[in-house]
Amino acid sequence: MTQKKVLTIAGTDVSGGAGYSADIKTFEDHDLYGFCALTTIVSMDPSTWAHRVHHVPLEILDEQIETALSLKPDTIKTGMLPNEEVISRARKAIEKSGADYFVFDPVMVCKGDDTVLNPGVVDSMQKELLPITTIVTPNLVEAGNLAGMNTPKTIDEVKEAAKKIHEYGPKYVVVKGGTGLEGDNALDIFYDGEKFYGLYADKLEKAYNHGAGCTFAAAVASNFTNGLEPLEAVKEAKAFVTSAIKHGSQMNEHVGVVRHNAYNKVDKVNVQAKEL
Ligand code: PXL
Repeated sequence: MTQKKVLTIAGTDVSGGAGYSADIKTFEDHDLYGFCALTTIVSMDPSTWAHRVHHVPLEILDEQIETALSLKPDTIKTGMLPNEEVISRARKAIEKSGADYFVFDPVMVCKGDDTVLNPGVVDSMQKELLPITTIVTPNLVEAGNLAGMNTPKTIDEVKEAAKKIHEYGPKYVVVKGGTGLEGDNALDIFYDGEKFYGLYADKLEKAYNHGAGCTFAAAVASNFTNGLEPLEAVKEAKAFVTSAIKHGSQMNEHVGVVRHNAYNKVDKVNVQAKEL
């Protein structure tokens, strides 16, 4: 196979914006071959949009991982990992795989449903996954949880959280501040263990952004797999997801989803990277 291969260990989101479908669409758009070991099935109550999360039985997850590893992924990305058992299976799979990169998207909350999935998973994410991570991609809430702090609200607090997360062992940390930090820009912060860089895009007024977090992490995974340098990989991933948000569409009264292929099919937005 001439294309490189990326395995995502993630859940489905029936709306198609987030979860493994976001990953596969994003890998495809980066000319990579994507495949999935499914952890959870998520559906939404059409009247309240409350997320209903069903776990795939562990023996079925084990079977999928066995198959997936026989396909020899170059990179592994994780999405929704609902409990300690699934996290430890993901760890074993990553260690066994010989993959070049592990991109850890520590999914704890879904947009449109603020309940933290399972606070009990933070400890095993810190101890089992962060030490073997190439790059971890938390949003502000997830960064606070992984760092053992309150949700960071300022650039200095994000830097503090990134440093604390880095101490658990990942090579790189990128915190998705998005529109949640001060200033006129949608700002994400990248930390390579020595220096901090701000990734700046315009704040978008009409943000159809369901799936943005998964899409960003999948684009980071794609860019590492395609050999980009780490800072370039996160900068390009932010441009990819910002285009996807800009050209997203409203699906029903509850949800608007990103357009995963907008960067290559519609327009390439501009992102600036500056040392902070
Ligand atoms: O956006 C986080 C997320 C990840 N994975 C799955 C989801 C969601 C949010 O809905 O359903 C499967």
